[in-house]
Amino acid sequence: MHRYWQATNYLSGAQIYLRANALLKETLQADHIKPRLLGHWGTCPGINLIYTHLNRLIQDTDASVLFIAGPGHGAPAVLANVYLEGTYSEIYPEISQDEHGMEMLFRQFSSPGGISSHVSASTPGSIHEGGELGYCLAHATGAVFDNPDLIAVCVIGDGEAETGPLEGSWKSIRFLNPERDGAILPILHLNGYKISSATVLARMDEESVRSLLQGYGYTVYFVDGDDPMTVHKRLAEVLDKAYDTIKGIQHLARRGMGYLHLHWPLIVLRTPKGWTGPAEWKGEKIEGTFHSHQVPLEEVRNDKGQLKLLETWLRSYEPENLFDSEGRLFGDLSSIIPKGNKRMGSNPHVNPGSIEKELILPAIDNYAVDVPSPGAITTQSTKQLGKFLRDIFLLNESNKNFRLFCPDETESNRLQDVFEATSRFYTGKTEVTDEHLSPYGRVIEVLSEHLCQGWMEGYLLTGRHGLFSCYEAFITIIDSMFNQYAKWIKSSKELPWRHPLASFNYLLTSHTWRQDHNGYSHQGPGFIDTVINKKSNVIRIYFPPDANCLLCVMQHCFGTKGYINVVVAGKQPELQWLNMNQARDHCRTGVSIWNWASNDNGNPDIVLACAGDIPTLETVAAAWLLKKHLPELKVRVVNIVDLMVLPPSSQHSHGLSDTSFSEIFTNSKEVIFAFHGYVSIIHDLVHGRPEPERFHVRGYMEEGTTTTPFDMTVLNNISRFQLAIAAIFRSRIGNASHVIHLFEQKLEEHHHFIREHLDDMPEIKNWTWS
Ligand SMILES: Cc1ncc(C[n+]2csc(CCOP(=O)(O)OP(=O)(O)O)c2C)c(N)n1
Ligand SMILES: [Mg+2]
Repeated sequence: MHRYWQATNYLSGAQIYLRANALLKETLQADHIKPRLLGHWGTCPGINLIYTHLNRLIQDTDASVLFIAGPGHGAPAVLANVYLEGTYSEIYPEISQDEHGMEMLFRQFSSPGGISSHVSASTPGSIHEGGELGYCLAHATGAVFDNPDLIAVCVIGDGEAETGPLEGSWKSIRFLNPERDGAILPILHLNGYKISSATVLARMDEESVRSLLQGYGYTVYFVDGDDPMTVHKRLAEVLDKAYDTIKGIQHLARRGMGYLHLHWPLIVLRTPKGWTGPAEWKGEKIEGTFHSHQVPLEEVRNDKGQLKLLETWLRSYEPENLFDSEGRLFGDLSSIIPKGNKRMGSNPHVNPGSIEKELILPAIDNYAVDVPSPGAITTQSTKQLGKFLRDIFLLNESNKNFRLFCPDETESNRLQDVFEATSRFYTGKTEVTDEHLSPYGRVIEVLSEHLCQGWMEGYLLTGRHGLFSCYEAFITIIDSMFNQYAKWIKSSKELPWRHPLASFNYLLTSHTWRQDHNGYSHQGPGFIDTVINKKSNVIRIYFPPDANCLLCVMQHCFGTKGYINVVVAGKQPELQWLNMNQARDHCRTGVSIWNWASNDNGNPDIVLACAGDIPTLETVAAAWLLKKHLPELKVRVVNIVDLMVLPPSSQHSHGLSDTSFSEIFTNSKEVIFAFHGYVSIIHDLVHGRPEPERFHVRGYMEEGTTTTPFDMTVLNNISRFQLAIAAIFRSRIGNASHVIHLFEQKLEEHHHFIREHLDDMPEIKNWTWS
């Protein structure tokens, strides 16, 4: 095992430096060195050590192990291991297991046309890039949900352990049921440093670290040292203990003997950063210090002394005793490697195409709201969705492949009907006053958007399905995680061997426009701005205006693969516009003219467009006001469900053809566009359409507070009166000043009324379409 570790260390160091002379058959020359030295050495020996020991554990126990490297900058180590175990060459035959392939492995690392410096989608066996630190334990946990035989071993850097999401992730074990879930085995790697500063945990004494982690519910095993043989022996013992503890917990639980207050194993590995690398250069210590973090000797091409030291370092692993003259690992070393799918690079839970079970969806007609005429009856859209979700849980119960992740808002978001089919997952102590808590629940409520996001990513990346339901304003907490996930999906799509995953579905509700109990802090549609910048073959954004449309959209999203679908919908009682058949047609095209709300006879003076449930309400009401007070103005109402119909089709596959766009928005008529989010999004999207300057967008202008629902629209200039005034103004229709005056008076009346009565005017509150 020590020699195998040496082989992985050799391959890691060589990936950073060499472009030729892979086996060091010749004396090392400057020419053999890459012109740009990029990568991170310091974390590699630790990752290699753990991977080597896990190979042994797998061989001894036949365990199914998923390997997650939190310090994803240690890619040379992960690559060295998947190369040695053969999975790399199976996927990339040109990187063969011989001298030539080894040279290619080194050349491609951090090189143009090659692969990136971090673990990435291109790395076999990986579901985790680790470029942005903090999410490894969350991914590990999501992966083992409903995978009872899987152990996700998660290496956590001591720097990474300082991040908010990782600090929050320790509680992940509280969300595992050993009866039905697999296990996580965190290995906290205290190599003492992050980039150039000391780490908090590495400088704490052992007892403090133990107490901290014990408090979270772990049994802590320490492995400490810089003498390889001592560390090997201790790590092997500790891994056996950890494995036995996990199996013991699962054994008890699976025989119905309980699992409350368990202590899951956790390993703290304290070894030097850059271990086995160059000890020092010109009196400055490298091994065991932060100087080993990236490239320990940067001047090897120009400095003969450094070149010599590099050669001494690489030769210290004795490559001639690891690989034969053709670059093949010696047979006795190969025996360390587990067989077939037991190799961590081939774990079938990664890239799960063949083991993935499709989500079974009920027919949405079962939940359709009866809408005899538009805008007459009121329903809570998300309440209907809750019934649909309830039945998804029921239909997929035996497949155990669907979960709802939510920061404790399932009830608040009106999805509580799901509790007829399942519960909130909870294994702790319960009180008689608790509701819907169970160790078998599939609704995962943790008040951490980071964990909801990270767990669901891990769940989907291992071939399952889910929904993340969140308050709209607080989803921006995970903007950055969304970014990383979208990058992963984009990169995966470029790899023919990666099977498509179920789409990541967001339901954003309790949105900006209807914050009854809450105010400005809860008003923020900015997540859409983050999402819209991602690759068009990854993202989709929907604004269903009513319950039937929400059902259509969600059914569609659950059936798609490889996307990130963002659905924004209200939870408050709101007018319903379309029956199920109309909703289907509307959602299929993503946009349509609502003829019943229009009076343009095919030739409008003005187009009123809207996206989002509240903008839709105000737009339809504006059309109603105009029809009543200014019937000679020909108004067309257009509703947009699928935001991505707006850009030209060259920019997004959902983009309307030029002809369809003109049929709906005309080529030249002014468009008053009421939008759920920030206005610049719409301006960006219609760029490239005929006369884009005719689109006058109203949206959230960062005016928010705890006020009446209608006042929110007034504050942001998007109310029916303001839209109607804008329509009159932009259509340049004459003889309408009395109507403008009337609408201005209404706004004035509203202003005084809500201050006196603390509620909206009855004519607003009780308004229906007629
Ligand atoms: C969220 C985030 N912040 C900052 C960085 C920049 N960064 C890259 S590596 C690193 C240090 C990581 O230290 P540690 O987790 O201890 O890993 P080690 O290399 O020591 O194993 C930092 C700060 C990052 N990648 N991600
Ligand atoms: Mg560190």
